Amino acid sequence: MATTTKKAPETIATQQHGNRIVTLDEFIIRSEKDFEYATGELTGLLRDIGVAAKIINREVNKAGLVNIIGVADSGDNASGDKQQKLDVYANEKLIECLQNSGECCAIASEENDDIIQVSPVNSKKSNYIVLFDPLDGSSNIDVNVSVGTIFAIYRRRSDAAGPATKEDFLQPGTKQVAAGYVLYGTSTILVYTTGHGVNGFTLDPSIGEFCLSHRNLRIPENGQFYAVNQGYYSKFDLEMRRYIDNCSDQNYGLRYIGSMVSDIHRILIQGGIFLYPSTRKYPKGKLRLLYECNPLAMVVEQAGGKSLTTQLKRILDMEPRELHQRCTIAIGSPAMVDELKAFVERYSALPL
Ligand code: AHM
Ligand code: MG
Repeated sequence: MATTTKKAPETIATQQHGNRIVTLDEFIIRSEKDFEYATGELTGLLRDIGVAAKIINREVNKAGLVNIIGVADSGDNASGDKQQKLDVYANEKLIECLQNSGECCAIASEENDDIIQVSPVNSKKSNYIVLFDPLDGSSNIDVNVSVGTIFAIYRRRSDAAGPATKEDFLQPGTKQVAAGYVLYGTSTILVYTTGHGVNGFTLDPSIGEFCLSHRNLRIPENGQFYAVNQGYYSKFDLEMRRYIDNCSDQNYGLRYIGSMVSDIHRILIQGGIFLYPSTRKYPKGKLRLLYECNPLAMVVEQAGGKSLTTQLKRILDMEPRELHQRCTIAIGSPAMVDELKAFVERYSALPL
């Protein structure tokens, strides 16, 4: 008797378009039916982020040409770091784009101590909140090395009748409805997920559009590269030192750009592991849970990878307590994260 196999649902990510260009806008609109609450708000939000990314890209690309490189007058940001002028610019543009459309009700950024309320546009109340790091790795700007924007989108928890609250932002990463990054590299690429796989769009500067270039991205199961600031080796815990020794014994190549978006993007394409464990300076890790680790963990998991704290908790299950909370991270190819886990279990002095 002939058996019928059930066909997987066809989405725009899996449809073949021959050589036809699929722009980010077209892709977002045609994917709307995949969203649980398809009111068009999330579609609008992703488009706003795409527009802000193009504006930031324009400034990043001419950073050496105009007097925009260097430390801003505004002083330190919420985490006590020096703000770069381009950090401030990218932050302003993202906030502006999101405020103008009113597709979200509140924003949190690495560059702002507190959340920013967004006034309704045309009396329309939004159910979404957005978190971002407007320009991650910004210490690289002055030396022409790649930087990135990271974003996460959640549905608010509080009643839409009132202002958004900090609790709306303190949700675990599993509640993200969309997350992604923009890498301003040799070319500019926007990579995002809405929980239905990961797709990448490269900016074609000749037409000013992000075009689908990396359909349904899958991270390699294993890799040959590890990314960690090995300069802190002596400040790492024993289990981390043993794992790094093992990477060296196995002849894995060390690749560390010092710009998390760039390091993770390479790992997504070529395989590998990125580590930012506890150090003496940052006992809880350096990177921020809500707008750095969670969105990148969602992207990597959606591409088939894994992401844990170096205390072996799944990043996306962490319960946040503060907006600018830091977190340790081990993220990348599933086989390499599993290998790291085995080292931590074997050598850790801490009760797991
Ligand atoms: P930033 O948000 O202040 O730019 O810091 C985050 C960056 C990451 O992109 C990168 O992985 C890390 O800091 C590098 O830190 P270190 O110089 O300690 O290795
Ligand atoms: Mg950052």
